[in-house]
Amino acid sequence: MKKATMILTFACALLAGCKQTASNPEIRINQVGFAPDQEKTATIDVNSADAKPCYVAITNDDSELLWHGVASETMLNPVSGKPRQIIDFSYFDKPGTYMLYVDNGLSTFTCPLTIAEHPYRELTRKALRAFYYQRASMDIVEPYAEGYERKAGHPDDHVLVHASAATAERPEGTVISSPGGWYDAGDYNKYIVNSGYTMGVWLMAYELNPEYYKTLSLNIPESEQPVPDMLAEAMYNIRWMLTMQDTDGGVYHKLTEASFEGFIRPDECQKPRYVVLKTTAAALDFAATMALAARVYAPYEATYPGFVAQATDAAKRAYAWAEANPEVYYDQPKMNEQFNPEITTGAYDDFDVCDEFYWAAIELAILTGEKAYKVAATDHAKAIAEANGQYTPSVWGNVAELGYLDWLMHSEDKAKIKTNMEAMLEYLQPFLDEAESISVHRSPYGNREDDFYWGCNSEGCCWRGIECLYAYRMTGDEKYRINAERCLNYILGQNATGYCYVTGLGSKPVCHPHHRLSYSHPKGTHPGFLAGGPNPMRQDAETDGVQYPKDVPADESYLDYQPSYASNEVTINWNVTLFALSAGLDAIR
Ligand code: G3I
Ligand code: 9MR
Repeated sequence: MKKATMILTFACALLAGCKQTASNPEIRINQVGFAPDQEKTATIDVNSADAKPCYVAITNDDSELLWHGVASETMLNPVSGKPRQIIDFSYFDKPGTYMLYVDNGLSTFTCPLTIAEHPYRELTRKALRAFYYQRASMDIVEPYAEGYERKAGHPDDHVLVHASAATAERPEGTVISSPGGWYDAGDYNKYIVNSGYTMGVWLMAYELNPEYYKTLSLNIPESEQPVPDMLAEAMYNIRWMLTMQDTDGGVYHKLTEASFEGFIRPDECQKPRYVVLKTTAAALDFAATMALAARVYAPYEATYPGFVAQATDAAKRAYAWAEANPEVYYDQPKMNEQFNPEITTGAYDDFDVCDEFYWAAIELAILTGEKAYKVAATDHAKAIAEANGQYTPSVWGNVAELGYLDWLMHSEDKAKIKTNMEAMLEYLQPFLDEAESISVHRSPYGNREDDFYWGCNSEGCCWRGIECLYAYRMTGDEKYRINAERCLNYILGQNATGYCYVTGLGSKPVCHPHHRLSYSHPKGTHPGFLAGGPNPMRQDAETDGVQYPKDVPADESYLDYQPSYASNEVTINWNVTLFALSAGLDAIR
């Protein structure tokens, strides 16, 4: 069909009130919105590898034709081999709500399109408020609950010391109080390793844009305090973490029921809860968190009297315990051979703690300026470089990059920063090059089979966007901002499944997350949670009716199905990267 005829067809379709169109999952687009000056692209599946470029149009609510163009040549998704085209409508920059039309020569497809001055403000607020919903040990009440009221669960004021954690001072069965904190994820347990990583990303995100967060109201019970709401929310978890330190400075690996709870309300849960095994990783993630918190909360001593001294002392004692116990790993099967009751909840096991030693030493060095921590950080950095030989992105089990980025942002030796930052920029470059090749979804994420695994939406995508934000802050090079936006575009809909992977947002949101709080609440799915994402390993296959379609490619191996914990759970360490990325982009504008 000639171009003129196609546009005429468009015009007819528009005039005829879009009779030929259908809302269509084949247009993969950021379903939340774009800033006016942002690169704006969408991906469309086409029906053959030699399909001619589709015609594209944008109309307002009155079907007035405001823009039209042509998609890219057809390319093949390197993961699935499926033919697709990229639509680039970056030059259309007028704030408003529109319809995007695509005509592939056989029929016309449509999807909603939003352009706004601050498109990620509400996403950031929802992603942060998700942590309020995760609070253990307190009623969630109006006006803060915003429709998701519930009674408190897990007071955790009668927690038993598990045999694995017994000491002379606290023998097995000792009762301790360890209230508060956030539930880790879809489950009701609380894990120090994952909590520590989450606090690291959280407090570093604050330090990257403190003025932005000071303006962000979250409508939480602490909103009237003279402290930024995002810091007040984090303090609820930090206070719980402090209760997990034993009298000898060691830190319990987790607070957990022996086996996962059913999908019931928190206030219905009755299983006994335990603190288990003190581990080196827990002590070091705790030490890093408390040292970082002592620095960040110092201006708010009036609201938290004594906290800085308490956190500093706790960090130093935990680090000293780790130095004295450098190889105590969380090996759940081995622990269960030795101790009762058997514990079968999440492990967050980590058998290499060099990166945790590095992160904790860096944070204590920045906080105290003490030479011993600087020397320790240097020694562990060398050990990491020798072991890995390449830049490794930060995840809950590998926190070296958190230390590296924090050191970059706080190093007095500015001349050294460029040299040391180059390692990160070098690491990022291949992802940026791939994105420029407009392959797949024009994103630095999702171009290879091994980009997809448990939690990849956070670890592979949001975190890469955060790395780009640091690179942008350090270099001012727009390519890093553009690629951070592309990572968020992927999360919000420009991906192989067409889902907006955040609950309560977009035209095709995640609706059935693996999340006990959502499943057991009369109002159902809570908003603002990031789902783990496609995971071809399918560790949950065959459990509770989890049936993945046969032969779907890695980037589509996702189920919006409550029992699918390996692709559709939600967690604090994933949500912190979601808001850090969306806030980091919102703060730029
Ligand atoms: O990082 C590698 C990647 O390089 C590789 O390509 C890929 C495929 O082999 O594997 C990736 O490792 C995966 C890792 O998650 C990524 O963090 C492992 O296969 C996968 O087994 C591991 O799963 C962890 C899962 O527990 C099972 O241990 C998740 O990280 C972790 O987030 C999840 O944590 C659970 C808690 O235990 C309990 N609470 C819920 C929480 C979320 O599901
Ligand atoms: O709900 C649990 C989720 O938080 C964990 O990430 C996941 C893997 O450890 O396990 C889930 O619990 C399931 C258990 O592993 C197997 N029986 C069904 C449980 C609920 O899905």
